Parts: sequence; structure tokens; C-alpha cells
Amino acid sequence: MSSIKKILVANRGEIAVRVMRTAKEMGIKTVAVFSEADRGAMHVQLADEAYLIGPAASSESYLNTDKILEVAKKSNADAIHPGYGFLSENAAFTRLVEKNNIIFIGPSADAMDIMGSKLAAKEAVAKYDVPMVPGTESAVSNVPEAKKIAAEIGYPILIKASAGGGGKGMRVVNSEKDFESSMERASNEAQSSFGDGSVFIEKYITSPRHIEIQVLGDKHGNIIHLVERECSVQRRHQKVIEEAPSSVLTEKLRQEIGECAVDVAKSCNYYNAGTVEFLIDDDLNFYFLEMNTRLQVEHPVTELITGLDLVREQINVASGKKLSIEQKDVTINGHAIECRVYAEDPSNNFLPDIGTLTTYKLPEGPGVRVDNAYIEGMEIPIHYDPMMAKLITWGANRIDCIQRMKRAIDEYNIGGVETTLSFCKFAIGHKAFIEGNYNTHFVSEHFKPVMLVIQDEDLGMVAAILAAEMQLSGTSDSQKGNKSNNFSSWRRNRNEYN
Ligand code: MV4
Repeated sequence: MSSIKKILVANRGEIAVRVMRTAKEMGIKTVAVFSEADRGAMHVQLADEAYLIGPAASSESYLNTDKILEVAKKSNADAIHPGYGFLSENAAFTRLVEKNNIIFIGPSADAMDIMGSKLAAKEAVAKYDVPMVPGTESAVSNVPEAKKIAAEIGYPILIKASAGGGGKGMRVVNSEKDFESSMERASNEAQSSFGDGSVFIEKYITSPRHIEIQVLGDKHGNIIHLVERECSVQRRHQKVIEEAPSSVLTEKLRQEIGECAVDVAKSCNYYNAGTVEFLIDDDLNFYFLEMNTRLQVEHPVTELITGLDLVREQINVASGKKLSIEQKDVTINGHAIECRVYAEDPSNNFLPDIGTLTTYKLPEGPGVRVDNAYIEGMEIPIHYDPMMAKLITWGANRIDCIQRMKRAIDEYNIGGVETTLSFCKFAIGHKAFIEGNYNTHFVSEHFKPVMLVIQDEDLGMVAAILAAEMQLSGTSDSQKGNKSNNFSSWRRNRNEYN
């Protein structure tokens, strides 16, 4: 069993800082790689060694496999941690790293290949008793045959690009009359977007919740799950708020979904940290969606309720150690919520906002964690994902956790760029969220930019804005002849926002 002495972190931002912190606690040296745009970045300052690998563009820096490998050899790193995004699920990179006798802190390249293809994943998982959305096991190209299958499944159905992901290349078809035109468009879009026009069909789960299970395996065949995370508050397939545990799972359902997640991991001989995604419908039926073969952004909520350090577990597994815990040891303690802090303006359709952090004061105090990569005075670079930090709170129960999150958001003082914190405060203060009664349509169903004004301004101005908006969109009471007064419900709900 080789103990790892030096890790090159092939990433940037908060996840690079996060990995380096655990490595340092384990007495492991750290190597940073950085682009021209990240010269003064926190992960560069934190590392024991740092190497410039190229210009700002990701393709010439954080995705430059040859350059990263060159630095790994030059610095005598014996392992590489990919973080998430960039090369974290690139099987070719994993093979190149291992071919150079460097340990890749993540799963096998074979597991990445299987789970990177929706259809290959379905095929592997089909050998186990894991519920999947009713649909085709393989790509469909013959339109009459596909139409017959769609009729058997029952509308609404979803046409999905085999090479798609993250919501790209999905098309809902509500009735048979629209099938042929939708099939043709979906296939053409898939061909132009992914270079692969193959599509498959599934029953459309109309109002799903997004539940994912953290799994952890070692190189000796042991695999456990670390219960669920609820990730239904998403905007255009970008997660904004995650929590653990979910407010809808019963203990029995948690065990069932957890065992299925372990089976999915077994189907590809998985080791290291991974996440199995499920959809849950209104009747609490769950369906396997896909598996992510990396450490996820939202891993901290799992860490806070289980007491584990997932990066430490990853490093130990990568070095050949057996898992430090068994399934019976996994317990849930309290509740955790994560709010992602994006440099985006929620009052302006979440458009990215760049600038200098003229003010940047982090919240502190009991039960508050900020996985962060910025300090006051730093620029927000335009070249990379706009996520600046993650604000995570822990509470003994869900309501305490929500209250603590509200306090932490109010204490998070950011000036110079707009962020999604105001949206997060709106969301965790909304009746549907507080009651745990929400699904992946939460944002489209409940959020309007004017809501952000409610949190800080008097209702009169909001009423005026709303009246104008409703007049313009033809949904005002007078136009609809609707007697109910939207503002009274707003006044009621207003208490939820405070
Ligand atoms: C679905 C679905 C409903 N029915 N599949 C979106 C991204 C990709 N991971 C799969 N996704 C979905 N697949 C069927 N058969 C609804 C979604 C979906 C979704 C899933 C999880 C979290 C957020 C979502 C937002 C929109 C749609």
C-alpha cells in the first residue's frame, strides 16, 4: 500500500483549496497548477509548490493534460486529484496519469467510460434490480418503431440525446401528433450539439425531485453509501441549493435507494467517491437517472451530517487502503444546507457579473462553513465557472439549519459584484421550501426577480412593479376577471421572507 506524499491538484478555485486543506492535514505536500488569470489565486498561495501551466483559457491550462502531466513529473507528485469539472471525468486523462505510474485520486477509467454513456450505464445497471424510468434500453432511429414504443410507454414522453447530459438534448412530447416532428428535431439537435444524433425515449416524470446518493468504494470491493442529498432547487440544470438529508425520504426509502445506489456502483466495479442520481415522482417512486464519477460540488452537506471528510477518504482509497467505515457505521446527525454563491445577477436573469470584490466579509460562528477561494480586493475572472464559494450551514434539525442559513447569508458581506445570495435567501424563506414541498420546478414555479425586492423593500413598491408586470403580460385580475387579490397572498407570504 503506497502512502501518498505529494498531490498535484489539477483544478482551481474553492475545490482546489478544499483538497489542499485536507492534504495538509494528512501531512501530504501539495502542488498547484495555475493559469495566467489565476496568478494571485488562493489555491496558488496555499500550495507548497505552484506552476504556471498556460494562458487563461481552460483549453490551454486546466484542460491541458500534457502540461499537467509534465508538472506532475517535474514536481515528483505521486498522485493527482482532479477536483470536479475540467478533467475529473476524462477517462483518457485517467489512463494517461496511471500509465505514468501516478495515482489518480478518483475512479477507474473503465467506470468513467461506462457511466459517461447514458445507454452503457443503463445496460450495466439493468443486471441489477434498480428501478429505471420506463423507456428504451438502446438508441432508437426507426421513427415508426419509436412511435410505437412511445405509445406503449404512454405520453408524455421524453426524447433524450444518448450523448447529452445536464438537461441538454432533452425534448418533452405531450401527444402522438407531435412525435415525428419532435423526434426529427431532437435527433438533428443531438447531431449538431454532440456529433451523435442517436436518441432514446423515456416516460416523462413530470414533477420530479432530484435525489442523489453519495457512494464510496475502495479497491478491495467494499462499497457503501453515505445517504442522500436533495438537489431539486436548480436553475436551468444548475444546482443552487442542496440539502442533506432530504425532507421526503422515509428511513425505509432511504435504505432502498441507498442499496440501489450501491448496486449501481457495483455494476461498474466502482471505487473512490461517486454520486448516483435518481428522480423521485409524486408517489415517491424512484428511478435511476445517471452516475457521476467524481467528487461533487455539494459534497460538504454529506460531510456535515456524517462527520466524514470525503477528500480524506478519497486519498486513503486511492493509496490502496480499505474503507475506514462500514455501512452500519453511517449515521445521520442533524441537517445541512448548501447555498452556492455565484457571481451572477438574479435580478437580471442570472447573467454572470464580473468585477472587483470591493467588500468581501465571510459569515462565521457556530455551524457555518464557507468553502471559498476569494479575498477582498480580488477580481472575479470571466474565464471560468462563475461559482465563487459555497455557504454551508449545519443545524440539529432542518428548521434550525434554515434559520442559521438566513443568519449566515445576512452576515455574508459582498460588494463589487452581484451574487445569487439574495436568490438563496428568497428560496430558503419560501413557504414551499420551508415545508419541504418542492421539486425541480421550484424556481420556474415560485421565483420572479421582483421577489428579491420584497425581502428588503416595502410592499407598496413591489405591488406597483407587479401590477405593471401583470398588466403587460395580460394576467392582471381585471383582465382575468379574477376576484382573488394576489397581493394579499403576497402579504401573507411576506412573513415567510422575513
Ligand atoms: C428526466 C426528467 C423527467 N423525466 N428524465 C435533467 C438533467 C439530466 N440529468 C436528466 N434530467 C431530467 N431527466 C425523465 N424521464 C427530468 C429531468 C430534469 C431534471 C432532473 C434532475 C434535476 C433537475 C432537472 C431539471 C429539469 C429536468
